[in-house]
Amino acid sequence: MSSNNSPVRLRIDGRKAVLEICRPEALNALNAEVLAALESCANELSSRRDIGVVILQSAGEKSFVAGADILEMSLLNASEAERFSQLGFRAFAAIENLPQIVIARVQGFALGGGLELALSADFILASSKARFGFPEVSLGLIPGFGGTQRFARRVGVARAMEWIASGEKYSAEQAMAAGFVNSVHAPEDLDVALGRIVDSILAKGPSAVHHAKSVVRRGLECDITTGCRLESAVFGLRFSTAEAKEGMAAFLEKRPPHFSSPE
Ligand code: CO8
Repeated sequence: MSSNNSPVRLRIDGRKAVLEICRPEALNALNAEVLAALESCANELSSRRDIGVVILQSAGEKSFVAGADILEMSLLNASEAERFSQLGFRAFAAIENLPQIVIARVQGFALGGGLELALSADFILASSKARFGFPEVSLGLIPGFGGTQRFARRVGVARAMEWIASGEKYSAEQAMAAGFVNSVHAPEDLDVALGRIVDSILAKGPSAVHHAKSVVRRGLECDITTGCRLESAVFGLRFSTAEAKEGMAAFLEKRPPHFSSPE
């Protein structure tokens, strides 16, 4: 568990974990300390099979994450900047590869590295006040935490080019239309919507959810035939689990399933 003075806090509440960036005075900008703490928390979560969902969020109303820390970056030379980028890449990959479903709760600005961080979650729920964009070109930079790759894969090349090359900010509705925000909610309704989806995921077969995530993620890294073979293999494996036996028996007996702890 993270310490009280860490800029990233990890709270566990039953089968839910909340990973929260706490630097509201700098709009939660990502400096090296935040990135290292994110990586360490993600590594801690990676072995927690008892946890089903991780919420990625940040402190304050105004900003999810306003990008990499520009003051800290302004002091870097080329090789230090490459190392900084790799630190971000490792932290975001650790989040992306978590066995749990990771949901980004975006309530305000998600810019540059902040948008890249949100894209490392499995999906994004946004407040209607959220603003998204890649302002790096305004600073004479390019996205450096995987954004050129993850964003183009998520929304397609044409839209990614427009967003990355213009450096403009876009509304939550535009982000949903672009296909990388799942739903947009009035600020006061965001947590209710989040709670609803978290409860829905946690009510399902825990190891089925882990397996489903793993197959979706791993399948994206290979061709479709290999991905479908992987799906078949894991589908078969499910039939040796008590969870699948219970889920199917419950359906046939017209009763709710009773899933036990993850297998
Ligand atoms: N870095 C450091 N500090 C920041 C950042 C940031 N990205 N964003 C905001 N802050 C600070 C401000 O400096 C200010 O601090 P202070 O109160 O001490 O002056 C405080 O947060 C509040 O910000 P503003 O006063 O600017 O608030 P506004 O409401 O006027 O504006 C904005 C909000 C529009 C979000 C504005 O702050 C802004 O444009 N921020 C920068 C956004 C940006 O350009 N982000 C992209 C950064 S580059 C990046 O993310 C690259 C990632 C890949 C890096 C790879 C490694 C090499």
